[in-house]
Amino acid sequence: MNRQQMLEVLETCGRVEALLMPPNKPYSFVQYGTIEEAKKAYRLLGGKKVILDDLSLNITLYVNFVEKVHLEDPLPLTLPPGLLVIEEFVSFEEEEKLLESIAWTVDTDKENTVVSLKHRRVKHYGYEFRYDNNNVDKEKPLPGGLPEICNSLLEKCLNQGFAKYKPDQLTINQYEPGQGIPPHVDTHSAFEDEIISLSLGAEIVMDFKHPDGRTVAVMLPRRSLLVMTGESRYLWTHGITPRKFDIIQATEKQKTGTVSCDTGDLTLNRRGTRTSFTFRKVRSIPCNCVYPSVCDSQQDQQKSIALSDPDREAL
Ligand code: AKG
Repeated sequence: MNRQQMLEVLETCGRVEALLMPPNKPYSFVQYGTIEEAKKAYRLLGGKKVILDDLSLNITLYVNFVEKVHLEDPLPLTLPPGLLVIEEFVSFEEEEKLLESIAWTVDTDKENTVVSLKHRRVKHYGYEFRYDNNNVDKEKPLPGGLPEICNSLLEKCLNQGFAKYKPDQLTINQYEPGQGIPPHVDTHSAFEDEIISLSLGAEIVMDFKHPDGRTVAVMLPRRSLLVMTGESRYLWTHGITPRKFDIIQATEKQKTGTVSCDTGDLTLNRRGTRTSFTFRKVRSIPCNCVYPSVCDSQQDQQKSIALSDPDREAL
């Protein structure tokens, strides 16, 4: 149930003072204005079946009293370093044109490839991204380059400093509700630092994870541009959990950027079809980032040094 649906049911028994909905838990906490109202809810709502049309789910409520609810104050969450979300980067008209321009049929002339992955529909321009080795074949650019319709948008990225180099690879992903993309770091040896991704058609929550376990859920509004550079591009994984609803801030003004764990302000948001345009610049020289533990370029160099050093023990 989302926050609004839950409130509607709870308010039939009295004035709700607080409603805490911890994310990913099958329970919530409600505080009524008076003990009488709480008792009424206990009496009337326990065992009640709630039918939600839009979810086509039958839900049974179980009600209990608790002495106290101890919830830590939410930690102020900040975006992973190097990550930016720029709202309203394209207009509604530009969004429509970009979405209309995608020909999802498989091209017979092999100008670009359409792949139907288990979790989403994908199309590549400039270079094909190979999911078997998570890399591009640098010797085999696809004919046709990037679609012309992207030119003005890429100029804007360059002029506003969101891209240092003009991207030469584009991956279009289309996610239906329930679909996602596994957490990953874009292969260092394949692409330059900046990776920019435009969200079209619907908003979505993208999860970022640091190797030390920290996770940050980032709300990407429709028509926004996500810019990943530095630590957020090289070290943090990014991914989209396959699910039909995202947990988001109920407060409208907090819709962009991180989703905090303030349980008093979370709700469920039904996903729509989201299409992303992810632009990257294919790398011509090995990556020399400051994150060697996750850098395939630097690990390959280490391996070749080890192999060419006759004094070194066999690997
Ligand atoms: C990828 O194609 O590797 C992505 O990470 C896509 C991200 C997105 O959908 O914004």
